Amino acid sequence: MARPRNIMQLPSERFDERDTMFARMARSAGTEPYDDYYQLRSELQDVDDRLRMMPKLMSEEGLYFDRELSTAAWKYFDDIDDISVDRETVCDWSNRLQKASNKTNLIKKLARQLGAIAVGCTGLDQEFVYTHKGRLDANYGQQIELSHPQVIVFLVEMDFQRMQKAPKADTLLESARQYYFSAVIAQTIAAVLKQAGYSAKAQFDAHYDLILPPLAIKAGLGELGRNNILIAEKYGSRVRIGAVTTDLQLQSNQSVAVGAQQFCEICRKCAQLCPPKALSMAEKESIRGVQKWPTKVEKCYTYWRRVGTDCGLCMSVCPFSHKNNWFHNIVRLFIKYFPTVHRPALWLDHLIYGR
Ligand code: B12
Ligand code: SF4
Ligand code: SF4
Repeated sequence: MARPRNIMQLPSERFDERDTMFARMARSAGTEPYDDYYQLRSELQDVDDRLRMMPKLMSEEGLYFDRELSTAAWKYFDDIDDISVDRETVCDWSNRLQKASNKTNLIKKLARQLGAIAVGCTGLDQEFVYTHKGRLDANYGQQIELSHPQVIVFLVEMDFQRMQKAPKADTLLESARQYYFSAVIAQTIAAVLKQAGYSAKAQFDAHYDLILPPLAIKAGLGELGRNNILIAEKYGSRVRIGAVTTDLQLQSNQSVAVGAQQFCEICRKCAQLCPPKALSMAEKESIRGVQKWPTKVEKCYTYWRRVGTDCGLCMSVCPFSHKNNWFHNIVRLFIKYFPTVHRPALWLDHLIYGR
């Protein structure tokens, strides 16, 4: 049976990392980046100042504060900047890479060995590279020039049981853990490539040059959902994405369909259950030239600050995010190949897992 394809649209313009919610929240009054940003985006100053006054994520004032889980999550986030890769692994794999006739396969094997559940490669379109750095004051406003022609994109699984607890602190700990592990994988792959003589850059939390979901989609790892994030085969949205850009020529994967774009038309479960109603119940819109469902990012993030966690309900309630087992994989296959089963499958989902 032919594998259904997923047609990728390219955005009409690049995005500025300074406009992402995390970058906006990284600005503090009295600093040069703060003054510069709100001169550029004066319409956002009031809403951002109000948000900054709310309790911080993982703080005691948050509705779902849990001292033990929040402390553990903080530790993972703190450690991301101090990762040291295993030198033996780097030496061993860089030697193998130099000798390998199929370098794409070898890199994919390495990513899987390090814990990735799926890996894809694709050409790096500049449309998915941010225009300017925004997350850290240190390099705020720096223009991003990333000439690497290729990107390796991989997924790590977010634990099913922990995600079932969303929007409580267990989700936050799971996010932190998987941000950390995806950073270890990305940095190890980048170190292997560099040791073998290639140029490479690891893309990990707070150090991104790229928008990851569209590149994951282009690299054949899934489709975009109404929840505005990647829906991957066998894991749905219950994944975190990591990437490495490089000048090593790799064989590109083709984008694939999992049936999500069509299934989301009738489902809307994420939008219905999103506590602050940040997701769209309506039709797709054109956003920078791409037809997709939008997210009201301020609403989402305000909810995070209220509860003190990173919520994650739109990942956990998605029917595609159920466990990776034979029963769900059969249903996933039917959804992918036979749109006529979408309504009965959704009905079954409501029946088994509730509305
Ligand atoms: C800023 C940010 C946020 C912001 C803004 C979210 C947003 N919609 O952009 C806030 C704080 C609200 C947020 C929330 C969440 N986030 Co967040 N976030 C990011 C971050 C750091 C940057 C994204 C960005 O630049 N957005 C600004 C513009 C580009 O947004 P946009 O125009 O709405 O585009 C979105 C999509 O439409 C798609 N996209 C953009 N252009 C194009 C073009 C095409 C052709 C296609 C198909 C798609 C596409 O990518 C964007 C993000 O999904 C990324 C990491 C990264 N570097 O990608 C993680 C990331 C997107 N977040 C992630 C997750 C999981 C979440 C949450 C579920 C929280 C949680 N518990 O983990 C929620 C979900 C919110 C939602 N439903 O959208 C994951 C997604 C994993 C996946 N399965 O795809 C990422 C990739 C982090 C990671 N390393 O895994 N996040
Ligand atoms: S993370 Fe929570 S608040 Fe944000 S869009 Fe998803 S369900 Fe809504
Ligand atoms: S919950 Fe339903 S509408 Fe939302 S992303 Fe998943 S399948 Fe699509």
